[in-house]
Amino acid sequence: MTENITVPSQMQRRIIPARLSFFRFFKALNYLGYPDWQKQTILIFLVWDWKNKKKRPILRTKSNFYLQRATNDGCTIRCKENAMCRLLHLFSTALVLTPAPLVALEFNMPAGVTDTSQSVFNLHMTIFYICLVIGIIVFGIMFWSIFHHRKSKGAKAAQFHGSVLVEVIWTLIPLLILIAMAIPATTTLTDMYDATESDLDIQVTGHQWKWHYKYIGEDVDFFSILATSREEIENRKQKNPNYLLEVDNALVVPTNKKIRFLFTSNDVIHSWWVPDLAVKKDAIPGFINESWTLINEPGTYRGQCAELCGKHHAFMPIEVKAVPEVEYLAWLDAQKASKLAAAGAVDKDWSKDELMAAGASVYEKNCAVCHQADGSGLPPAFPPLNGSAIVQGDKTGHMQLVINGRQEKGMPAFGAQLSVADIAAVITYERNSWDNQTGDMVSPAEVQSLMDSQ
Ligand code: HEC
Ligand SMILES: [Cu+2]
Repeated sequence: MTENITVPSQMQRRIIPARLSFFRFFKALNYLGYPDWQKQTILIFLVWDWKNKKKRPILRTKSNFYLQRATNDGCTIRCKENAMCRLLHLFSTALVLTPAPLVALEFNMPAGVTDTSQSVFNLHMTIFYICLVIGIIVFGIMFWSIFHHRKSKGAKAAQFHGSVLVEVIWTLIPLLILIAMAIPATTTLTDMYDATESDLDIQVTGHQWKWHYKYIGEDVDFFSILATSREEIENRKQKNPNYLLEVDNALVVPTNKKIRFLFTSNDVIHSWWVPDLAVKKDAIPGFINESWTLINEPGTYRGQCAELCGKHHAFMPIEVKAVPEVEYLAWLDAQKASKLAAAGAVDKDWSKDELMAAGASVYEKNCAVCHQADGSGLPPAFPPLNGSAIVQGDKTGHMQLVINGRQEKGMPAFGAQLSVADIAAVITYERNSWDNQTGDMVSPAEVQSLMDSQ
């Protein structure tokens, strides 16, 4: 903003020459981001108003002026005999006072990028317009009747109680409307539920608070964890446009392939929701729900968990990356290769510094949500790791706790979630961070042999 624009509240008490004020006023509207239609409506009104009032200054003040005009002291004095004028004043007041960002919002649901999402959108619009027409007709007749048959005109109510014809009509019409609505709705729904003949099956498992994706038959699986930094969450840094909608490992899928999703959960009920795909399904422990999608356009589509699932419900977003099939296959190969590399990491000779560095990032991503970045925990639910007897105690007990967790208390079993090297790294990190200075380290080989012996 290079211009020095005075915002309406400061202008309220000032009296500015008409033309300058007019110009500035539009600058302000522009600056505040009013959409064109709103600016144009205000402009039409102003010109109209000006022509009517001839020598009156158009805009002595800003919103306050309109407010005054709409209320008695302003409007009734100037527009005493003109109801139309009063109405326009009222309308433009409402426009000026409506915060621009609110008007500019997209209120409708997205049309999405799949045939299903598009037919859901069309269905939504069809039903919406049917409701709109019904609303206009019903309220139109109602208000017209109220106005034209009012008591002051000496209207006498007509009596048609018990008329068979009227009763048949007002039963039949809604019935026909319902049938007309049910036909497209049923077609869309049966289509949405038909997950057969898929090209690719992905198992989606909800965890507190992350998603796990498993490509069935491909030996590829991974966790997808929130990637937004803590600085942004804690307002120490500017929030980026994908704030709380970004993950470390996106779900990569091919375009133009029918993908079947199998939803389940590891702990509580979650819900996998990506508006652009029109997929929203509950992930329930002990049950498997299914749904499917076929994405037409490559792109990144974002969503969120849509079932209140505990403290970090808002922090388990979904990111789906749809890419052409060749790219998808290349990605799949890379995933398999990195899995092999992770297996090789067990035999590698790790130094303590390497483990500490790797452990810090594993901790930040997997443990800090509950035990906090500084290890202070959130007692009583999540115990501190800083100064914990288990962390400072013997290695085997510590490893066992992290590998097996305490599911009933809310400590996940990381043996099934992290690679052996990651577990060793995070344990080493815990044992040598904050006030915990055991000085020892836990190697991937130690973790592996403990897991093998269990
Ligand atoms: C979802 C929340 C959650 C996450 C994430 C989590 N923990 Fe825990 N953790 C707990 C809870 C709850 C307990 C207490 C269990 C109990 O009462 O026995 C606990 C206990 C522990 C303890 C024992 C502390 C003590 O003194 O009793 C250790 C060690 C530990 N967690 C390590 C980790 C590590 C390492 C990670 C990351 C890889 C991690 N936790 C991630 C919830 C969590
Ligand atoms: Cu959830």
